Amino acid sequence: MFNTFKSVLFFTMILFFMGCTYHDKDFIPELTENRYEPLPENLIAFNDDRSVSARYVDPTLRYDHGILGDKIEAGGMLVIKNKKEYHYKLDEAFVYEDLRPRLKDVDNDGELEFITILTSLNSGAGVCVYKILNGSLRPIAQSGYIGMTHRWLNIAAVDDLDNDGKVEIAWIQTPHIGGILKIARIVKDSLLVLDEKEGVSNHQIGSRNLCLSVVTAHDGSKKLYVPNNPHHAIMGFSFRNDRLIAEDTILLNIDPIVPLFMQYNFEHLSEDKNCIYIPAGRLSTENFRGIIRGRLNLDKPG
Ligand SMILES: [Ca+2]
Ligand SMILES: [Ca+2]
Repeated sequence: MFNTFKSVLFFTMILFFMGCTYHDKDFIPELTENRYEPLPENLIAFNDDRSVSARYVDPTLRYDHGILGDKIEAGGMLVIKNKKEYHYKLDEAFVYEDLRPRLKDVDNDGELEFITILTSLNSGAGVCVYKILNGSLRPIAQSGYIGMTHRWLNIAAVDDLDNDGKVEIAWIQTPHIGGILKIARIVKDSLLVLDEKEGVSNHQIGSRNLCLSVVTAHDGSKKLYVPNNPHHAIMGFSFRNDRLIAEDTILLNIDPIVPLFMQYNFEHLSEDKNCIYIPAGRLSTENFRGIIRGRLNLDKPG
């Protein structure tokens, strides 16, 4: 009798913990009626007044790469603006190889755009910018793809780095096998690469820390800092006259699973709401929501 009771208790506890594990849909606002499946990480980007949010949904196993710790990637993106849903579902030949969309007004129209890492299953990763146009979420500018499957890039900054009033997007292509820092601006429907520098890396294979970059702003000039390829130093770049200029080298062993802003006391650090990471070893949504909420004010409870 006692054994039966123990068995029932045991299976009840298993069901309870399974329920805890799989109740991520609770983080989707009620207005979506839980019709969207989030990624396991369930990271959500909000604007300041929380009238706009963006997250990846439609988890899929169709891309066998696993560069971000598992082989579950996103097949869609969900934006909620003023309580209205905008869902973008990718074609089967693509995934978002990313953890959370980035929010930024990149075209100076007063509305936020959504900056993503969009991967072609055949041609590797690229950067794609979306916005809400005529009542639907659609891509407006794209970098093109690396050109080979299982090649990835990580976004390093979405910022007006030369203070000319136009936002640049910087990323590091193939950060694991010899990273190349690229900086681009939206021209018509593409992201036109203006300059690039070799010898940098802002990711380690399997890590959910996408935040190995920092922007500082001081006396009207900005610098973008990223680790060098072997992660033994931090390189500082300015961007002037459409050129990346190596300015600083800070010798420091970098821990690739810790956000860069936590590893060095940068002066004049810009607030970066697009710093995306999950503390190592913590995949509990409560843990990372709490930490991100506390440090970066990204994800206040609803
Ligand atoms: Ca805009
Ligand atoms: Ca600019």
